[in-house]
Amino acid sequence: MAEAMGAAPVATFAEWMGDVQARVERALEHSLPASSHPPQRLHLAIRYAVLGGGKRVRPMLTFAAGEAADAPAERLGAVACAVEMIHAYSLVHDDLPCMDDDVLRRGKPTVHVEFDEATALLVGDALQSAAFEVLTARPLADDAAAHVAMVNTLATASGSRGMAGGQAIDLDAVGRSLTLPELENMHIHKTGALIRASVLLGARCGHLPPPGYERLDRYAKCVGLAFQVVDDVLDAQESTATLGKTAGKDAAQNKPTYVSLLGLDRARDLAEQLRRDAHEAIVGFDERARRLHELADFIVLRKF
Ligand code: GRG
Repeated sequence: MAEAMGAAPVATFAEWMGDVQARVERALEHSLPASSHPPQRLHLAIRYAVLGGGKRVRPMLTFAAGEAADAPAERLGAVACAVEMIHAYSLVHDDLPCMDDDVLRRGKPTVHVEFDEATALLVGDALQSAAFEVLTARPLADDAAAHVAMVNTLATASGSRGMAGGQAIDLDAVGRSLTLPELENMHIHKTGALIRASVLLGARCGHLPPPGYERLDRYAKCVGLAFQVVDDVLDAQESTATLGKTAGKDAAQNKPTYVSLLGLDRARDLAEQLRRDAHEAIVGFDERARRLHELADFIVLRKF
């Protein structure tokens, strides 16, 4: 993408990513109750679950979509915190013994191991509420109806017709074989719904001409699915040390994945196809979609 003569040099993707991650870390740090605030142990566990770890892919998608829609950074910061809080809650609950039963997350002991199961349950509950607190603490759209619609988008994406529903399908699928469309349906809900909301809410903080939202929606669906295909490939390929979470769990638990259904090579090909589809969806956007384009690359080419 050409840079205008005389214009300030455009940040590299790595610089942009570092900037968004630092911004989001500060905003999360500021939004979450201090660990000195009672009940101290719960607040300590919440901060343990959220701060100082994770790639912050969903917040980056929010900022990238927001930049494509000329959205103010303060609005994007609030949305980014909200989606990351929902994501962090889902990881804490997913790691519980009654779900995926894992002991390592983001390179450190999972919340129920470091604290206890009841605390981990409350961390997830409180984070879900905190997400809606931050999403409703200040106006994020030009009118109240548009803001209410944004709250509705996050609630739907997180609930039984979105992420929580996908988790239910996932739990039900352990030890069973799924067809490719069934697997896709599971991931559209479990992983894709929140990724899609992260993109759409970022765009809703600003303005796009009418076909823009539909194209972004298509982009979001492609990167959401690509994210999961790559997650399956990495689980099969990379080490626990690289991933910061237990590797090889899908096969050990006999879970249907893109790798178990397609094999490694075809799963990688599918991720590549989805990357091309994501790029294709935002053809026609101008330079402002640069970060969306780069994020699709990051999601597919990442090694962790
Ligand atoms: C418990 C309601 C409920 C839902 C859980 C998303 C989810 C549903 C569970 C997470 C389990 C999992 C490993 C899913 C695969 C894709 C995924 C969400 C990976 C983790 O996301 P990353 O890689 O994690 O963005 P970081 O740590 O970088 O934020």
